[in-house]
Amino acid sequence: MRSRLRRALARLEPQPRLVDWSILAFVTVAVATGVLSLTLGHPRTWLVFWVHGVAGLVLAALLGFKLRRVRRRLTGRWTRTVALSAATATVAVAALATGVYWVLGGNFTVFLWNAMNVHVLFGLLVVPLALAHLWTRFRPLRRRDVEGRRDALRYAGMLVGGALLWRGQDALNRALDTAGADRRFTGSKPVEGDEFPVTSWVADDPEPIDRDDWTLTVGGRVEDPIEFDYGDLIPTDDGGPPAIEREAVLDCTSGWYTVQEWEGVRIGELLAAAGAEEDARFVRVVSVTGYRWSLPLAEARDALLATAVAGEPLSHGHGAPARLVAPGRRGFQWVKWVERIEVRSRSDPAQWLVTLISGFD
Ligand SMILES: Nc1nc2c(c(=O)[nH]1)N[C@H]1C(S)=C(S)[C@@H](COP(=O)(O)O)O[C@H]1N2
Ligand SMILES: [Mo]
Repeated sequence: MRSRLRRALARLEPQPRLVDWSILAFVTVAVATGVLSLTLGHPRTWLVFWVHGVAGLVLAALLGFKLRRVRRRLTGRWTRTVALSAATATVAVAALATGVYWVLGGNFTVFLWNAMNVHVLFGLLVVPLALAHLWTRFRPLRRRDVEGRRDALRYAGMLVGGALLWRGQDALNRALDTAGADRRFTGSKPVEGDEFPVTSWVADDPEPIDRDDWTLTVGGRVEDPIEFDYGDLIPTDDGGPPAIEREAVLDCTSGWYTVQEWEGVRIGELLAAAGAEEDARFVRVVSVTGYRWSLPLAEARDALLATAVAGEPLSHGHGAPARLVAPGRRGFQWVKWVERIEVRSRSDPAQWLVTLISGFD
């Protein structure tokens, strides 16, 4: 029985060098989709997350083949190359294990990180290690490493198997009602209760802002730059902007989400008052801390500058007096403690860096 299984497995296994090169290909796909996925929050981008999951599962199979083949080297002489290979394997296995564990509803905290953060960390760490490993053990792929039709079937089998497992995982989570059952397509899990975490995943930590001293500037490529007071944003009986209530999902890249009822003004309302110029393309939302994010004009018009959530004025932690609510975007793009809205003709690539280092002096 065992030997029959072994023979079946052996038939599935491609030639060693093809295994190695396809590991490189699947690592590339997994890392690329993983990094990209951190920036995506709209349901129409589900495919990226799906490819990430399936790539991870196929990678697990390929790594299984490879580790079985090379395991004896670990008991041989430990050269530097062997140590590097072992480190690469360990980190890759850790990235896969934390990913699977998260998907099945597991979580843990080490220091400031949860399982999702650790998964991302290991995933990123794989890149330099795999490159170094490739450097020390480079073996070109030869004609005879590839068995045409047979390999096509093997890889098709692995991909189909991976896709089925990924589908099955969904069913399993729901059947067992694990903490993985209510994951969004992004992998984020719901936070329990009305309270949701205050998250500044950078060193952004301003002093509380006095609503009476606070002003909001709308400027840049506009005809009339305007300053608003807090009171100007709050609807009253005798006018003020139309009050907007909008249910939106705040989905943080550290793996949680919450559905809340947000209140505030449509940014389009503020822009209309200032009058966007002909070449206006983007709207940059800037925090008192310098943290910022830009949205294309049409999307920005429809986004919310929120002053309240769940029927209460924003707390300091959640970005009082006002914060951006950008439905379909990830949490890190929902700028808190907004003090400036700038209409621009160009996008803002530097925002990527700024969100990471904002708050560090
Ligand atoms: N100015 C500023 N805005 C910010 C952040 C920050 O660090 N600084 N963190 C972002 C991140 S990573 C998330 S997930 C959300 C979290 O919002 P919350 O603290 O209200 O839950 O705010 C975003 N807005
Ligand atoms: Mo976040």
